[in-house]
Amino acid sequence: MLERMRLAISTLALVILGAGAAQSGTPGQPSPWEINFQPAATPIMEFIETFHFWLLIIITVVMIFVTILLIYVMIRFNAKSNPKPSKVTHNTLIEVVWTVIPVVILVGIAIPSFRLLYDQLDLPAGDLTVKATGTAQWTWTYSYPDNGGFSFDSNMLQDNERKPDQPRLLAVDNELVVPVNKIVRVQVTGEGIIHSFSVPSFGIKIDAIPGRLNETWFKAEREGIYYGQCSQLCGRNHAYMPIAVRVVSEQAFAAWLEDAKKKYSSVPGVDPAMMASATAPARR
Ligand SMILES: [Cu+2]
Repeated sequence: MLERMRLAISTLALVILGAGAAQSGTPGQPSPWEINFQPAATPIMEFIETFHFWLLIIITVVMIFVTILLIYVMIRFNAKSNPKPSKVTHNTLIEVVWTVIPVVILVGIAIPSFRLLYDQLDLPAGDLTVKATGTAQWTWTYSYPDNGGFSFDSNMLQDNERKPDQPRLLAVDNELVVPVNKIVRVQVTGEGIIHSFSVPSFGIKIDAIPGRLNETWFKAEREGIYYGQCSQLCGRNHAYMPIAVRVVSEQAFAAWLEDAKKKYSSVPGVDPAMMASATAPARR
């Protein structure tokens, strides 16, 4: 029911605004001339899209109504066509109407808005926790506290390191790998500098603040690779610290975990005990 309503709202908005052409694009990354959101890969992002289109419908209708009203007033009630102005100062019916209708509109905005906020901020019990640390060297460090606590750095690929199908300024050497259709809790913190962990197709954006552990979540419903960027002006290499999340099947994730545990366990400077303590629930 809710799904059908959302689909109807989105379709209506697309028809009204003629934005249908912008819907196509490569999932998980921006595409040229895109004026819409990147295609949603999580239920939260679908909700954000629907809410966005709902607002677009409301503001379009309000704007058209006010414009017509203004034009009508300018033509019908200017000094030339209406030389003897009315002395009426009160009209109870109109006053009630112009109070009640805006209230109804605001309630129609508030209900889905609070619902969305609640869904975003009320973290469900996760199937998996990953931790993303934005470092002072403008890289992301990812760790898997409930899978042995290994961690690794993720660096942007330079132009000479990229394969032809990898996007510029977005592709990285070590991607954050997560299983499909699982609830992933993301713990986010900073080291020395404030960054922001953001993946548009997942509908998540949360600050990475030194000394503070922020938490968000996503449930990617389609396999693939999804890109994001640091979204807090953090300094010199702000534009060069992309986020790449690879969503894979459960089997592929298990296989990757086995490899990763061996590959990254010997990373110097990482204390597994310290990583394990990161699984403690965050205070918000
Ligand atoms: Cu940053």
